[in-house]
Amino acid sequence: MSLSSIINNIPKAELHLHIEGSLTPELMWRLAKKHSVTLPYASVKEIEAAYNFEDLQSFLDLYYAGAGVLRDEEDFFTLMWEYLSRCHKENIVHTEIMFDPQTHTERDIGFDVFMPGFLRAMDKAKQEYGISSYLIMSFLRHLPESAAFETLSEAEPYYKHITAVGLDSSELGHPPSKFERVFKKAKSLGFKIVAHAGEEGPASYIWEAIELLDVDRIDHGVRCQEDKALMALLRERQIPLTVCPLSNLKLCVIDDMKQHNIVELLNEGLLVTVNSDDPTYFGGFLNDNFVALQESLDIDEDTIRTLAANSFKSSFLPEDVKRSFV
Ligand code: ES4
Ligand code: ZN
Repeated sequence: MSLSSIINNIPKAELHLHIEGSLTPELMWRLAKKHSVTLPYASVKEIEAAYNFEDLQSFLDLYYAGAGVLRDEEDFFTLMWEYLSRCHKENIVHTEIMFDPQTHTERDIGFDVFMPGFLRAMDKAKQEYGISSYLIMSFLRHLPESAAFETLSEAEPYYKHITAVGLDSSELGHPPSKFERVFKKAKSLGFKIVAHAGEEGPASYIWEAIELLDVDRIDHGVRCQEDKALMALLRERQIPLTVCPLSNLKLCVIDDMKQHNIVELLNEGLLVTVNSDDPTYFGGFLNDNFVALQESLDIDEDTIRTLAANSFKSSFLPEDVKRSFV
C-alpha cells in the first residue's frame, strides 16, 4: 500500500482543531447572503485569495471577521456537521474540538445559540458515522482574565458537554501566567486543561503552561527545542504536543516544510501528534497535513503508524478505549 493510502485509511484522532477555523469560504459566502452580512470580498475565490498570512495576528484578524457570519443555531450546526462529515471521509474516528465562546458572546450570540447547534451535529455524527467527539472551551488570551472567568460561569449549564478548557488567540504578550487563577478554578471543576504555547511564543510560555496552568497537553509547543531542560520534562512526563504542520508553514513559524522539527521531536522521545488547527485557512485538513509532512521529511509507514497511535494515546478518551486503538 502507498503511504498516502495508509494515511487515508488508518483510523486517527484529531486533538487540535478550532471549529471556527473549519469554516469553508463556500459556507462563509452562503451564510453572509443568508444574514445580509457584507463581506469585504466579491466572491468565494476572493475569500480564498485573501488567505496569505505573515504571522499569527494577520490570520486571527481574518478568522474573527469570518466568524461574524455565524448567527443562529442552524449555522453552528452546519459548521460542525460539515467538519464531522469531513472527519468521516478522512477516517478520523475521534476528535476533540476547540470552540471560542468569546468570539460569539462578544457579538451577543450566547451559549444557548451555539451549544445546541454543536451538540446536535455531534450527536448525529455519533449516530450516523460512529464518530466520538469532545468539546474544548478556549479562552481568548488577548482579553482580560476577568472575561475568561465570566465565560466559565456562562458555560455552567453546559459543563457536562465540555471535556477540557483551553487558551488560544494572540500568544506574544499574553503569557499563561495571566490566566493562572481561572485555570485553577477550571481544574477544580474537573475539566482537563490544554493551552497554546510555544507556537510564536518562547519556551518559557510552555514552562508556564505546565507549572502554572497544570496542562494535560500543549497545543503546538514546537519551540520547546530552545530549552534542553524543558525537552527532558516533556519526555519524562510524556506531555503531548498537538503539532499543526500546515499551520506552522502558513503562519511563517517555518519557511519551508523541510524545516519542520516534528520528526526530531519524535526521535527525541516526545509524544507528538499531527493536527490541522484551522484547516480551511491553512490549506488542508488532517490527511493533507500528514501528506505535506511525508512529502518533505523522512517519514515511513512506521512513523505514520506511531503518529496515529500517539493521537489516541494523547486523547482524553477513557483508557480502555485508547487501548483498543493503539
Ligand atoms: C489559532 Cl493557529 C492559532 N493560534 C492561536 N489561536 C488560534 N485560534 C485559532 N487558531
Ligand atoms: Zn490552534
